[in-house]
Amino acid sequence: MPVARPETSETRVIAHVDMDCFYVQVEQRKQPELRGLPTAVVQYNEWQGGGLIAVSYEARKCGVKRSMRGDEAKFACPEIQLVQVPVARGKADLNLYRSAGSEVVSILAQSGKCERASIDEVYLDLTDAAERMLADAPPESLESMDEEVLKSHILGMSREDGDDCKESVRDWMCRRDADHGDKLLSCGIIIVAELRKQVLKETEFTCSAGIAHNKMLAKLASGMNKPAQQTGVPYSAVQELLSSLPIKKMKQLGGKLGTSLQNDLGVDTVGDLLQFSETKLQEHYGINTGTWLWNIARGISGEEVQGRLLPKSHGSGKTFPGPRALKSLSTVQHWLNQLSEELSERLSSDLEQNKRIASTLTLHASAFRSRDSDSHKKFPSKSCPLRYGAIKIQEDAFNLFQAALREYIGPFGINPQGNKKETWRITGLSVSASKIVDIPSGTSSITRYFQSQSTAPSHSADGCVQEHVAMTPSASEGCSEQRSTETEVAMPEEDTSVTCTLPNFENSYKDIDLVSEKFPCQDVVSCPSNEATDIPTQSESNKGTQAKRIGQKINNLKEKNRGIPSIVDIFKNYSATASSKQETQEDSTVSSTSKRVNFSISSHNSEVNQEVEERRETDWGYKLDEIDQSVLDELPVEIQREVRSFMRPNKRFNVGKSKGDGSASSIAHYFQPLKR
Ligand code: TTP
Repeated sequence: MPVARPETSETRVIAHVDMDCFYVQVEQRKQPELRGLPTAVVQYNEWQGGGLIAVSYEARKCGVKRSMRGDEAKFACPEIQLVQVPVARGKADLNLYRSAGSEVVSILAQSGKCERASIDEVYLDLTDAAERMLADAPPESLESMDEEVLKSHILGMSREDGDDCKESVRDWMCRRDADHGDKLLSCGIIIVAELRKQVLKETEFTCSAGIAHNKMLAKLASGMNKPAQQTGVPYSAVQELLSSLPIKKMKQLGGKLGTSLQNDLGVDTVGDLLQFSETKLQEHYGINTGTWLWNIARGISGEEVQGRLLPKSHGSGKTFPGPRALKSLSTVQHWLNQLSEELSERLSSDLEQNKRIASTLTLHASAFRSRDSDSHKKFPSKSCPLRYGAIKIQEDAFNLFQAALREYIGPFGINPQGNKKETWRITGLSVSASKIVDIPSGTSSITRYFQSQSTAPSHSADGCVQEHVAMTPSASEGCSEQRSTETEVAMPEEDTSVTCTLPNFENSYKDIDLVSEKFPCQDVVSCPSNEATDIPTQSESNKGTQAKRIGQKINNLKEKNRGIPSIVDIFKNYSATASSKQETQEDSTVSSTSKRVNFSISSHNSEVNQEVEERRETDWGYKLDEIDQSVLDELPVEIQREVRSFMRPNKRFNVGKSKGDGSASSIAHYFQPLKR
């Protein structure tokens, strides 16, 4: 069945740029004597020579694979050079690689809309640049073409070896009768070749690229010819490309959905999907997934390149393979402390450098239970509002872990002393911070505030919510990248997986930094979370039970006050208006939400506080009967006091009267610079 060209309004030119054996290149730049030698980067774990996480192409030629450990690699290639990843806090420290990735991004971002998809991958939307080139200097008008362009692979183009091949590429690109899509693609190929040369010149790193009319095809193409090569995908080659592409290789089809397609519909390649009507696919997998499958079978994908140069989330994780599996709460806590500290550092520098703030903390772990038949049960992921400061993150992460463990092992399985009764083992732990939004300018004070919080004693973590990992096909559509954004990755096999589950710690045996978008499909719902602290849960809250706990006084206040949101809610509000950041900074008639955030952070005087009061009345619509204890406990102590005073009408504070002198407790004061 022929594949129709998508009837989209606009033909786009998208590139996917992927660094070649990235960590190896970074290490080789640091130690130039390693260049050209078979080299691999090994994780911080000396067991059997450490697990390989990056392998140079010279080593690959000798049969070395990423799945090997150092000892095996030496056996396969005795001259291999093994370089250990930098280490901090007893785990891999990826900062070197992160900043190397940023160097590349800053070069590529000059060419058009740029999306940093992972530590070493970038999508570029080159449509405008290609259109400009086509108008000003189309390929056929060029006197000569760069070697790098002529070395390109163009799918569907018959090619011969050597110079003839370059001639074929030139001819293909200079066809006067080519359609608009192919002409734009040719311009994209020229632009990307130039960018890759620039990256090499400025960073000494080689990269490979795919150039196509959408992200999906560009990504597929970038891995086809590596290292240091590029591949173009004209519309006319799409059908052939997909007809032989194993279904599991397609992004988001590596997991359960792909398996179901294989087992239930007998689909082995993406092309096999063409035999099913859209209705049929919808019958099997629901409307959205059905349509999505129908589209990808035809190479259609509307996913846009997001203009995003910064990671969507931060994570820090570590695996504990084999005998290293953790078996007591105290060792789990020790490692959570290390991971939380690292996470906190990265959050602080993100805040400092990029003025961004995260609002959700998530704990993931992988575990097994040695003594029962249910040993494959997944360790639940848990999340809660994120509180800044290493100590708070440590506390919250540990509380999340305990809540998850209770659920994992059942109420009678836990032995807090971690003695021999224990049957659980933890093979991987990670903490991640997500829902990152920009905060407006003028935030140096808040930075200082958070820094000071990091050393302050903190209270227990509350309000943890269960991560229901959505495994339904339709949920999978929300997964943009399994492995992306600023992370070391644990799942080579799962790169294209649809699953939104825990990283495959056991398989990879690597120190990892969790992949931020590995969990985009999580449907966070509330659940009983922390029995130990006897905190009312959000679900109780929804049912109104928490109202009893907070007491009748709240109801009395409902009429009078609208309540105060937690910092998390403030930033959640802000996130909805993040796009109006510019407005917030430049225009005094900005939307009220963004304005009030900016305002609250930087204002000090009474006039300002008055406005806070006014806005509180009109904008900060927080329902008091929805406040539960856990939300209160999440606030800094002074704000807790303030909120609680709302519950005691006679002692109610008056924001309007606060002069912002540091003595009055108010939400505005909370955002003011810390008085030392
Ligand atoms: P990849 O882009 O998957 O691989 P690569 O750059 O090493 O090699 P290729 O040329 O085939 O693209 O991963 C980028 C870096 O991420 C890699 O250099 C090391 C790190 N990584 C891990 O730490 N663990 C993993 O499981 C994978 C897949 C990558």
